[in-house]
Amino acid sequence: MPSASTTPSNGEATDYDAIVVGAGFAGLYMLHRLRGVGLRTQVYEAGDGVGGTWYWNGYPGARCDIESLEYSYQFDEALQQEWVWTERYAARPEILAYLNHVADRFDLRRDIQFETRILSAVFDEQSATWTVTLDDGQRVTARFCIMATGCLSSSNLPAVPGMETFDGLVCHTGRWPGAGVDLAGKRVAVIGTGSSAIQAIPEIARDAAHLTVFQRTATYSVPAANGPLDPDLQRRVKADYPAFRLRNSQMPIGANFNHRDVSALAAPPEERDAEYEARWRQGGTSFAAAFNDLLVSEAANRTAADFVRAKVRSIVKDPETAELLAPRQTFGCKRLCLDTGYYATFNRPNVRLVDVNRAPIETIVPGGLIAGGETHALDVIVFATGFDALTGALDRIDIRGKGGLRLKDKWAEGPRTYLGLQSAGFPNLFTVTGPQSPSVLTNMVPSIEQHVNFIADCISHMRDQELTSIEAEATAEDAWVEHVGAIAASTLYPTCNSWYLGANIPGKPRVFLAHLGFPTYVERCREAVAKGYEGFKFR
Ligand code: NA7
Repeated sequence: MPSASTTPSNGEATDYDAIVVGAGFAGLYMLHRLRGVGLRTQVYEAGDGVGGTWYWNGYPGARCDIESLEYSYQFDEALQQEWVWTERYAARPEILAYLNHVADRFDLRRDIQFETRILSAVFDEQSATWTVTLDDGQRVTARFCIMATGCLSSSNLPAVPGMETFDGLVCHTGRWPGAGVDLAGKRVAVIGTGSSAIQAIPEIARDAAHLTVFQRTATYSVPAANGPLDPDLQRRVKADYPAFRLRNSQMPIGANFNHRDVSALAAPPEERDAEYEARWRQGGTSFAAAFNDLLVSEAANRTAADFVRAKVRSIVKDPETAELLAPRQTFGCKRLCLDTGYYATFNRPNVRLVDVNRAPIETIVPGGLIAGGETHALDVIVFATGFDALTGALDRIDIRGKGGLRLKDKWAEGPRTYLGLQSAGFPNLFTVTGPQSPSVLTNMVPSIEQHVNFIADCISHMRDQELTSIEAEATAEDAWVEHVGAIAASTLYPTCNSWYLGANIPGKPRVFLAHLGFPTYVERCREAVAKGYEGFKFR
């Protein structure tokens, strides 16, 4: 139960000043900042620990694909100095340890209620407050409601007939059992070949007696070249961490991928391939930043696609399997994956690839699954089938704004936000890295910090000015929705069925869900604030 009540400036008593939903990177920092501006803040988190994405995605091989020195908070110099990363790309346990350290260091746990889901959030126009209903039936009120619910937290579990009849274990990579899954000696299926599968497959293949991978779309993946983090590099970065952060914040995606401002078509083929080869060896997503037109020119795109396809054919020994694994869609319009031995895993005698386009999954039976008329005997079925990205976690909560308008209904044709921070008709409700902000197309941690800082500064401003509500203006929202769509339309992103477009979820409107470009976005936010929060209206 709330321990006390506070009185906002219009005299309405609320249990808290702010409710934050989620205790991942976003919720933890939001709590810290709101405390800093004097708000009584309560966080609700469905899991029994902090970590958000990193809490739930406990599958074997789960690892970040942004370098550790960049995928971390920058808000506290002492924190960024004291934490020592051990690998170039941190694995899940290290990131979870880091977030637990942050929670302890800033004494955050006392304001987080774990194992609690939010069922609904309803706005009361007269008092300009939110009433939130928890899954134990309790209701709490607050002036502000902040959704730090994550971009990839609503898992997508396809409805395969017969799932409930399976004698073995069914699990989803994004809801991995907390106690872990013993795969040793088991017959395992992995359905899906996105980032999660690409990380999990080499690990599962090592443990399992047999692994069958069910692929719908072949994915582009480049070597992570992960390894111990060079202590000298870490020392050099820490010698001036703020300058390192500032430089990276000016990169298109808010992380340093060694972007080259050169067209792939300007260089002769040998030079171009030498650049790709160097980046392939160096490992990491910088492969996609080798040239500046890979996602705007089909001809440029083909050069990267051809290079990766040739690599796949050179790694995978069985020609038929190699052909199936060679991706065909536009390079980079689905997230470029990083792997450790993914393609080579298909050379193992205990691994088999099944193309579900030729052999569709028909039904799950007690002893396995049937695809294309063939029965696959299985002990464990792993769905690595991704998420209802960006809008899914919000859709699951019954959010009602002015006039009882449901957010889900308002967004039936696709999300409508201003700056990805607010939606008209829903005053005092903020989304951290919400749809139509840069979010998933950036380094998430700096994007989260930028949003949290915006929200905390805005609330602080409202308190100073004795304002009780803030709401996106409908005209600003219309312009923003158009702007985000127009940027995406000028690229090759809309050419494939990615979760960036909602295309992975049956019935979800095909709308590009993120703003492309981090520095330009940050500048737009700065301008809005400089112009007295242009595009928002206060009361
Ligand atoms: P992704 O990237 O959405 O991958 C999901 C995979 O599952 C992908 O290969 C899908 O094929 C496949 N899929 C989805 N539904 C089905 C069905 N019904 N049948 C067969 N195959 C299916 O999710 P991840 O968890 O790997 O990664 C998400 C993000 O997390 C990642 O980008 C990083 O940011 C971290 P499709 O390509 O749709 O044909």
